[in-house]
Formats: sequence, C-alpha cells, structure tokens
Amino acid sequence: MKNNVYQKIASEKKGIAILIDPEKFSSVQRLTSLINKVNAARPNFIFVGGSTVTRKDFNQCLSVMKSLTKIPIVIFPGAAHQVSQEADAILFLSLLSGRNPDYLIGHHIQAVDELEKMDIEIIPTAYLLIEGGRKSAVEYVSQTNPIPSNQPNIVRKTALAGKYQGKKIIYLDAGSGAADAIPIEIIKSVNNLDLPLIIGGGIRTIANIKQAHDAGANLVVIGNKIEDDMDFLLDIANYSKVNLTGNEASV
Ligand code: 1GP
Repeated sequence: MKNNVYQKIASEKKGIAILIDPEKFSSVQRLTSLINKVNAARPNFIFVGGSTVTRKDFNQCLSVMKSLTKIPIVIFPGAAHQVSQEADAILFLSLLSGRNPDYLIGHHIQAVDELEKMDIEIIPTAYLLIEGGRKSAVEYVSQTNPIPSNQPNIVRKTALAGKYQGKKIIYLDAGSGAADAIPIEIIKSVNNLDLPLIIGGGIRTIANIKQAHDAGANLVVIGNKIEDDMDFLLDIANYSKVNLTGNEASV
C-alpha cells in the first residue's frame, strides 16, 4: 500500500482537500497551472472525480497530476470507470442518502475487476447528499433525493446505519456548487459517531471552512471556488499556516 490515506484523514483535525473535476481541466496547460498553485498551498489531499467525467479525461488528468505533485491523490468517483493506479486511494462511496441500487452497490461491482489489480487503498465511505439550496449534479445523475438540510436526525441515523454496515468514513456533501454549505447542526449531528468526517459542497470562504472544522470536520473539500478563483488557494495556505502554528504552540 503506497500511502496510509485513511489514517491521515482520521488524524487530521483541520484538513483541507482540493477537489479537481477532470472534465473542467481537460486542458493540460490549465491543469498544470492549477497543480502548481495547489502545490504551493499544500492542502492535505487532492480529490479527483466528477459526476459526468469521461474515462479519457479522468486518466489524462490523473497522469498529469501524478507527474506534477507529491500531495496524496484520492479518487472521489462519480462512476465505475473512475479508477486509476496513479491514485493513492479511492473513496469507495455508497450513496446512502438515496435509494438507487446503482449507487449503493451497482457501480461498485463494475469497478472491482480493475480495482483488484491496482495497488491503491480502498476506503469504504458512507456518502450522504444533503440539500444545498439548488439541484446538484449528483442528485440529477444518481436520480436520488438529498436529505433535507433541516433533518439532522435523519442524517445521523443514515450515517450510523453506514457505520454499522462497516463504512469507515462519513462524507456529507451539499453537492458541487451548492448555494448553501452543510449547516453546522447537520455536521454536529454526526460528529460523535467516532468516524472521520468529510464535509463538502458550496464552501467558498475561509469562514465556511473554519465553521465546518469547528463543528467537527476532519477534512473540508473545496472544488468550485478554486475553479472560479485559483488565488483562493493563497487564503487556504494562510489559514492552514495559522492552524499549524496554533497546533505547534499547543503541543
Ligand atoms: C462536491 O464536495 C464537493 O462534491 C465540493 O463541492 O465544488 O461546491 O466546492 P464544491
């Protein structure tokens, strides 16, 4: 196993992952310039994946990224073909908020032949889509309904059922480009289930990131904001530096 990604996520208190959707970075030049900036910002992980990305764009993106960065690359797959030996790990997502068997077990079965031959870490993940103020691509593509954002009890029970099924991580997602990030009460409803917590969707400010961390997120994922404004990576670098300094001071 190349990298102990699961342990790294679990031990993060205020981690950051930058999400790259290969469909939006099919230009190698644009991808290269993004990765150079990501390298300077030094997030804990790069997530890669998307709801509608093709195998060709996915593979090209992975091989370009692998040649340009040492930051661990984690696949956040939108479908069965989004697997690659170039990655360090894959979040093996089950869309537990929905009732579409393809996203609960179907894509997984399609992916196993390829995955079995790869030396990448496979992380069983309870993936819950939460209403984010506008219809998300995941919602449309998976043909499922998100959990309403005013239902922390449903979120908690769903995540706990995932834990009892053996999922190792909880990922709450408001959906890419969500108008509203995951509310604090929703994050707090699952922060005592003793599983690492990833929060994403609609996070566009340092205040959003801090709020999610303070509510218990081990890792916060930022995608769209970076696509619109790559310089936001500088703000992320500063935020992480302050946290690191704070951590060191408290040791
Ligand atoms: C979406 O959690 C990710 O699946 C990130 O969302 O693109 O809105 O940051 P954004």
